[in-house]
Amino acid sequence: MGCGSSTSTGTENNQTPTMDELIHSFRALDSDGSGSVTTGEIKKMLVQTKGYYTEDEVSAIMKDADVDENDRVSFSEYIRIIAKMFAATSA
Ligand SMILES: [Ca+2]
Repeated sequence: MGCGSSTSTGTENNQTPTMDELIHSFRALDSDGSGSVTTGEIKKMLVQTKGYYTEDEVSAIMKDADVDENDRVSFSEYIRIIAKMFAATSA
């Protein structure tokens, strides 16, 4: 009977993805390996995985994050999207 069983609490709300996970999910979307994905693909992914975002909300995020407005999302733009989404949910 030791005292080695410490239960860690407070991690249930830890939804922030790691950079590794972000890269992985981006690559999964970027099926042709071009280094960018279409806004449509990202939109679909966000609406599906997050569930609680409407397509309109996602569209607004995309519009803001697509800095060069080429309808494609590079990895750096993708990071902006994720950051915005987490900023929005923690507000
Ligand atoms: Ca872009």
